[in-house]
Amino acid sequence: MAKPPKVPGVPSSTTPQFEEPTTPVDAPDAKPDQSEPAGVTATAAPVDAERKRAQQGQYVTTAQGARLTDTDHSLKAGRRGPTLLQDHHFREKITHFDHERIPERVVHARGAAAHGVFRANGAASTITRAQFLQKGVETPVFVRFSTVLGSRGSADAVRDTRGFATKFYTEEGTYDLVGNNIPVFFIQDAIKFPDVVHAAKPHPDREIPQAQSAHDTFWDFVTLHTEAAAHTMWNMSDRGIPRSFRMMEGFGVHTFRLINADGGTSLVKFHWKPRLGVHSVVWEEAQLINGFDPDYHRRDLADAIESGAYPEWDLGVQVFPDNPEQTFEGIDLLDPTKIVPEELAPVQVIGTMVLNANPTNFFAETEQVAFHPGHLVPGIDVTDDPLLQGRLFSYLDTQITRLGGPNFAQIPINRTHAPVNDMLRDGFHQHAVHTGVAPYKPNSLDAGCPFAAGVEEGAFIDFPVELPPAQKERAASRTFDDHFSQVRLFYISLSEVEKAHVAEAYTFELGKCYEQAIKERGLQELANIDPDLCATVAAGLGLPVPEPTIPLSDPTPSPALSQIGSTWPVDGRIVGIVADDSVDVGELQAAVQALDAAKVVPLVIAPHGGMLGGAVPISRTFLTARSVEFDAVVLAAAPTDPRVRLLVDEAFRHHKALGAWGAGTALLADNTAPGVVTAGDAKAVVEQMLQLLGAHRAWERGTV
Ligand code: HDD
Repeated sequence: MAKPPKVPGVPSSTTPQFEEPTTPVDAPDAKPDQSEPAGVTATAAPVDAERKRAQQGQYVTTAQGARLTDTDHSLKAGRRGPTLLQDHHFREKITHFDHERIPERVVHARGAAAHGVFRANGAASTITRAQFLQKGVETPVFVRFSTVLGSRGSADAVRDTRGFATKFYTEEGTYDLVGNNIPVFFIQDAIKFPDVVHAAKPHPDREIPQAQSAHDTFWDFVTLHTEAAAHTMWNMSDRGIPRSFRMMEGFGVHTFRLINADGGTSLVKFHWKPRLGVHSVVWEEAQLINGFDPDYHRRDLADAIESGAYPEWDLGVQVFPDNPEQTFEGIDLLDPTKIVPEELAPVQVIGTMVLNANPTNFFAETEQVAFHPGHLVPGIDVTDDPLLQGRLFSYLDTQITRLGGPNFAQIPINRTHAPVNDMLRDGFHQHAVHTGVAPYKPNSLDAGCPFAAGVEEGAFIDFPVELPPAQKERAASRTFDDHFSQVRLFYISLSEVEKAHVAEAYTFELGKCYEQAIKERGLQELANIDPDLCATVAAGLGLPVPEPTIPLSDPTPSPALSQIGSTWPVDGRIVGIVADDSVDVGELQAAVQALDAAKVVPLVIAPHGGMLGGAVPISRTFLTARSVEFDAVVLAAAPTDPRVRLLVDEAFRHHKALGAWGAGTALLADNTAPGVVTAGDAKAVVEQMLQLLGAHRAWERGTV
């Protein structure tokens, strides 16, 4: 047979062109900007060596464990011939690939998660018998944060509610606290959930806009359902664009019932309070982030944990007497559009959670985790909030489709840490090899097992709530009718800066609607909340200011609702340092070390990659850096590159701390502006920058 002609560039045999590695190696070390900041103490076991292995063993195998000699070529009838049907490895590999995706969550599809531990301080022991809330008990947790509207691949920094779902793997079974970063909800009855989600998701004809509320159907719904006014107001506030998952509050939203060891009950609302404070980005920044780093929040969480800056939250409860009306100070505790101001019922801390390990595999853990508000443990029960009641159905139902059958509780991330002895059998993806012949009760064949447990054996008892006489009806409680007074309460409790952000957000979002009638309804709603807010938005939209249609309420402001005006730890904050080859390397190193020592991540930005002065690693170049990545910017030099000018201008406009020493001061147009510091040396600049960072932003600057 004649030899085929040689085609240039194509190897004539299958001999590898390079030596393939044959022994497994450890994962590479953390990147420079992910290395552990000095002074951070690890509070949990580091990721073990086994989990760091890139793969499970030395040789590639089939799913049945047969070792393979080649996974790069299909089995063919001759090198240039057709692929053979008998190629099991090919079919197994491609078939599996064809089925790699599962349906994304119908809401909360985009998320990021982490492992951690919750430690109870015992303060809840008088109100609940839940074992994991007793003093000193440590419980492993898995927390998933999410946006609500976008699909799995959407950007992180969109204006939206954030999910904050925590799975406590307690010894008495799994407890899920499936909350949000906003304490109120759009609707008062779960039956409307498909409607609000249809309105908020992309339009069904063109499937746009992605992960946005700034469109007609969203505003159509929320202005036609005035009960949505409270949640919408929270979304339009800075809460809708968090700086980080680590800097968000979490809320159980509904009122829950706790039961103590004596059978006494109280009603509670759960709150997660971040140790780092509650912080947000500004809207222009958010929009830039979504282009420059769509994975902004996901990256932030993973990097912080990898670097040892473990985020922490205190879990707290507001406690109310369990009265027959289920009200507190006139507020209906079963209405999920209402809060109870912290000034009326203080949040009492009952434990602390630290997130200290990133997932090993996104799909196995973050994607497959299945939360459910009905995953309860003895000592915690639900109430009759009609939104919660509907959720109790929806979450189990959704997993059956999303996770391919009824056995999703056997997926490793969903497995309870308590012994399981259910009578659930068979079904898709059954992993258990059940023994016995009598999965029913009572039986006389499997030694009568399983038996029912009582309170003494730690059984979950549905609390026997007495119900008033009632008739069946499709209607809401009359006490759910007030849709505006608490929205006003929220708005008037904000600082002037936060109020300005709210006005900008409404103006932006309504300005993106096409339908005049929707804009007008939006303004009418604002007129019923606050005339000044309404007038500002109306001016921005170029529309007349409507009169209120209801009397304005006169609530007492709740200072706890504002998120600015104090100082907080700066762990894991990112400071960009602009430098070039002209800098004094000793000074640059001093700045890097001072920031490191404060648990802040310093990223040196220079005209080129590599090192400066052979000593300081460069993390970003003028090409790869953008202001939105940094919480503050320090100038050690004054390069003339226009991208540096843009960096400084944007950082200034977004109220970020700016500092400079030496030549760097030339880039500061106004070094007397609030939040701008200069000093003779790097250390002095960093010291002042850290103070400014603690306050998050220099809001006094009064721009954007
Ligand atoms: Fe929901 C997911 C939070 C009302 C139906 N919800 C989901 C997640 C969070 C919340 C954080 C993501 C969980 C994860 O990370 O896997 N949802 C809330 C809060 C609500 C709320 C705080 C009101 C207070 N949800 C709500 C209602 C319904 C649902 C009224 C339906 C009647 N939610 C679902 C769902 C999801 C979900 C469709 C989608 C994926 C999933 O459950 O597992 O069943």
